[in-house]
Amino acid sequence: MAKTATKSAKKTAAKAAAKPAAKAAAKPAAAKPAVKATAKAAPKAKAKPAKKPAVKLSMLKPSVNNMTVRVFARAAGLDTAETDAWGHTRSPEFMARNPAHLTPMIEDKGLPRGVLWESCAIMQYLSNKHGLEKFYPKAPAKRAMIDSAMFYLVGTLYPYVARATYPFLGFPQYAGEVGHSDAHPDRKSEAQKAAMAAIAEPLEVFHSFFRDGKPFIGGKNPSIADIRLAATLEFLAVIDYPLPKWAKDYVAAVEKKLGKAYSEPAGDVRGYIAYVKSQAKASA
Ligand SMILES: N[C@@H](CCC(=O)N[C@@H](CS)C(=O)NCC(=O)O)C(=O)O
Repeated sequence: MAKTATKSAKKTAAKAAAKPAAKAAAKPAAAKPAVKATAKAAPKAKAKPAKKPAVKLSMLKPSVNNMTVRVFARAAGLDTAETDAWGHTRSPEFMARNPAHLTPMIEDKGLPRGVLWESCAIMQYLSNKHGLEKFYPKAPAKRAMIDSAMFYLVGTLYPYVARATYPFLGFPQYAGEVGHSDAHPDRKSEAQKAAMAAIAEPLEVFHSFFRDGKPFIGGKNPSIADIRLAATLEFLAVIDYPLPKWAKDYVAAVEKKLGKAYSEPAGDVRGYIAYVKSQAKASA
């Protein structure tokens, strides 16, 4: 059954990408009689939007790691059943399925262990599964650039972003970070500032190397690497990071292209940042 769904999903990927799955699914009972009425009508009726199985997603609304997959799932027209995992990621039930206690996490019967975490791996898997080449090209060289951009983001840019923003977001820092230790607040502040200063270099690499004059890393359309980058940059608002003009325009362009698929999950992150900032102002 999963295979059939995948095949027809491929055929209708372009259509489905333009529409939220819920809408697509709600539509055509009317297409049914046409299937039997004429032989000519048969192919059309076959092409009715396949109902892709809902993606079960455990997520945290204020997180850009989670925003990434939430945006992607919407933009790709995947039907997502989201569960808010706030406060539950370290529960015995969650840890039994996902010992890394990390979100985003999807559940899918086809996966050897039933679950998958890491935002980029989730987008790669769902793109492969549903043939979403628009977001994740198949050609090895093109795909390699998307992979390189995502690994560079998760391995290099994101740790700087986390170190610079988590203290202000009220998120716990990762073990081993000065911000996670008992160090003097001055040391923590120095680490935060050093991380903030370090962001500029990898950021520029995304612009000059990965985009290389194109609107997006993916070319004319945002790829999964673009979704990952734009979402990451959202966090920088909490420290009023002076984004270069290209980066502001870039995030706006990703949002414009993806529309509600982007702005809805971004709204959760932006709302959280606005809340955190208002709290900081009130206590200043
Ligand atoms: N590299 C991972 C990072 C995931 C991550 O750090 N998730 C955090 C939220 S931002 C989380 O779920 N933390 C909950 C916990 O550790 O209990 C990704 O891109 O998915």
